[in-house]
Amino acid sequence: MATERTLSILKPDATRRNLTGKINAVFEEAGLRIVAQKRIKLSDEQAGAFYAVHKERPFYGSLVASMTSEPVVVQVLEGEGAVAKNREVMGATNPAQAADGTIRKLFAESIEANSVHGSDSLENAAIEIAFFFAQTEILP
Ligand code: DGI
Repeated sequence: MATERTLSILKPDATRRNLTGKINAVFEEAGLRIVAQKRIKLSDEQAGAFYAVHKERPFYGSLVASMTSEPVVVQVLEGEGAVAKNREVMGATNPAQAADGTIRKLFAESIEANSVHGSDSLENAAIEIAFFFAQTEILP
């Protein structure tokens, strides 16, 4: 399988509870390398644009509000099949349905405060990485 990059976000519920290191350990143990990382506070405009695909969903306003409530950590993860591997270690969107040992099973508070975001395809990964990082900030 090819080496890929994917965009990961440690969400406000994770940064608020000081879980950055514990979640990064799950990624690293799964063979994902953190090749770029920064802690930022998303603006309403940034969060709204990032989640524009969900604009018509009833939870959109609440999702944007929760993503801007505290800092997030945005990161680029690299590894073999990184997009699917990251989705696997994240677990299901709803922590009640997430498999044992996954980040969302271990740490998520709710379907919305579910600790992590990960790109859902290689195509979206490229778009989402470019949303947050310049090429010069990614250091394999
Ligand atoms: O790719 P995922 O993050 O697993 O899931 P997604 O792309 O379907 O949804 C993006 C985020 O939107 C998700 O991480 C949390 C939020 N969300 C999704 N479905 C619901 C939701 N929030 C609420 N309150 N209710 C939902 O049904």
